[in-house]
Amino acid sequence: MIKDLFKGIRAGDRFALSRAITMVESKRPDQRAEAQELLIRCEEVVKNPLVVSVTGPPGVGKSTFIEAIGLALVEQGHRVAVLSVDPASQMSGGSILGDKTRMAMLGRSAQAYIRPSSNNNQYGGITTVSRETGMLCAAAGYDHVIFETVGIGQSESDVRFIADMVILLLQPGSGDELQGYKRGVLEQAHLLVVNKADGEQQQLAEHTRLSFETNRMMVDQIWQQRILVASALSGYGIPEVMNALSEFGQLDLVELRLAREQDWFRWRTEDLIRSKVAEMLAPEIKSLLQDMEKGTLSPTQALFRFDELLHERLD
Ligand SMILES: Nc1nc2c(ncn2[C@@H]2O[C@H](COP(=O)(O)OP(=O)(O)OP(=O)(O)O)[C@@H](O)[C@H]2O)c(=O)[nH]1
Ligand SMILES: [Mg+2]
Repeated sequence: MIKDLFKGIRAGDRFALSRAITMVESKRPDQRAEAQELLIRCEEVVKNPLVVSVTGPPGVGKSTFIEAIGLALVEQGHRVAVLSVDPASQMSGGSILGDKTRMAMLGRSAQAYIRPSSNNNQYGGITTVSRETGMLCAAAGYDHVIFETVGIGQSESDVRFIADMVILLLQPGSGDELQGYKRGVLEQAHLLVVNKADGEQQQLAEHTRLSFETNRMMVDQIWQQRILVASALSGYGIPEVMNALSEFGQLDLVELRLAREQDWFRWRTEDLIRSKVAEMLAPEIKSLLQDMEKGTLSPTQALFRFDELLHERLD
């Protein structure tokens, strides 16, 4: 069964790919073994796709921008997978109309695959299986995998575990507000793009670009941050974005990818350890909480007691 699914993915069968992603995203324990087998098979065959994360505040134009660069990549002969998150759809409980219509043209291309997020993506960002879903797409022959993530909360820092290249979209006029907040993702962005540089906002966008130009930073040892202006809607500035993408794609990413995958591994193992231990000691935690409620243990005593219990269990 997994063998057939794998064959389907390799043959470019979209339904097989979609089914595989659903399986990997599933939390059902009975699917875990199959999902693992599939992922290991895929990992053996994938060549490194270029994994790009397009992030930014809600409404900045991420979906529109991804459609623009996705279409340009397809025109260059690439195959593009988009794993997108539509916060609106999360709130309405799964309507995917928003992104489907926003990436309508790309969605019609035979060389592109668009997959909206699943419900377990609470943060509008990277999930614990994003790397895996990207790998399935790569196994299906997509050489560019683009994640759309809202640059809020947890996802800000998690993008670094899975993306080769981070593109942060900015609103025209957002220079000041960004000085403080969002440093995390600002420091990780290989490319900053002030979007919506069209009509009345064009000058403001240029101005915002200049305000960032003065404090660009090295993101990786091999890449100096760049800042561009563009209009995802009109296409202005998109050729420059494409140049940056292809330059980045030509870098030797071997070392960076290894370091990133090690970070990813640490992140995932810590997560697994945390949930396993919490599950293992759930009854003890519950009883300690009750003791606090009854007043028989102070918070400090309860924590010390828990620490003792934890060590007893692990020894
Ligand atoms: N003027 C102008 N409007 C744009 C541009 N890019 C996107 N928009 C508009 O901005 C709105 C939001 O665009 P989206 O592409 O959905 O933005 P998003 O960042 O994906 O939004 P969320 O996924 O909801 O966070 C839409 O009405 C777009 O038409 C642009 O370059 N110029
Ligand atoms: Mg969007």
